[in-house]
Amino acid sequence: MINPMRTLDLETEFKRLEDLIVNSESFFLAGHLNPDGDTIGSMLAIASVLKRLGKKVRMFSQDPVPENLRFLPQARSIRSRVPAGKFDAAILLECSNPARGGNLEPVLKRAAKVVNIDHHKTSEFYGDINIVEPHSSSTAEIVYRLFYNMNVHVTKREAACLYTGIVTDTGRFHFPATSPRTLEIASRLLETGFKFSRVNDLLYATKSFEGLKLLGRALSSLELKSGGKLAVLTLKASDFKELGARPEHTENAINFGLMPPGVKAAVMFREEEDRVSVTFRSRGHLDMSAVAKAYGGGGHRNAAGCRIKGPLEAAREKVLSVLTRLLA
Ligand SMILES: [Mn+2]
Repeated sequence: MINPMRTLDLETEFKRLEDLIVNSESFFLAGHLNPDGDTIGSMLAIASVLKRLGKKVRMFSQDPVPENLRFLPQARSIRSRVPAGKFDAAILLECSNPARGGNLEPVLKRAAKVVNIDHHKTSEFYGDINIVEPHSSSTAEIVYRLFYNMNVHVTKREAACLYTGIVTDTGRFHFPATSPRTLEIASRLLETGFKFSRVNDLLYATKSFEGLKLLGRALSSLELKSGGKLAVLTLKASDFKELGARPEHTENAINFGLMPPGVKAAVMFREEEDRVSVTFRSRGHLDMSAVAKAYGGGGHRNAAGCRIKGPLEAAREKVLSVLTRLLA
């Protein structure tokens, strides 16, 4: 459903959000399933600013915060159980539709206003306020703009959170969505004096033993299809069980799929209890968000995801037939 708000310009929506923040007392913040650095970093930065403004804030993520992001200040305050009570505003980050955040309906019903902040072009504009900027490298970049508009001074801790959002969503300033403005914002964040080298170290040079072993499993499952244009990675429930690994240990494994020369798209299947989590990556114009959306997921052209019904083999067959047709 397309909300008429879509026609409102972004600055008006920013202003409406500022007014809402000023006039509200209690906030509920949520991000998408399988949360990433952008979702978590943006959530923590907003929560911190709201708290400094004297507001009550509850943070929610249905799936756990990935291990490599738990160093972020206040990451442990993010709960996986929907809070009780009413909220003046519910702010959803990076959710193309509310279902991307999990079972949010009960709490959204108890929220006076719903705010949708996103940079995914698949956004369904379901909020009372919609700040959707598909040209932004990350949601953290949009959040920085919000703070800037509000004349909010960003603390070192908040800067570390926003930087994490930007650096992870841009693949360390590598993906095409990285713009001069992205680098300018990163530069302003660095000016706060937070230890960005330490943050980079924790994000990119630290991995648990289980995570490394699981990466090994993912890499040894690598197959090439469609004449070398499609890379497929598959992780079975037994892989996790044998290694004592958890789903969040798979973060980034899919990116290795794009490495062999000639690969245009990569897909990773991860077997869950009764469902299969599917993540997609692509190069160039190949639109993965459309594929993910067809299965109730969402994302960007070059990075998307969804969860579909198992068993693994049936899910794999279904998705691979769509992808091989797309790549034919
Ligand atoms: Mn993002």
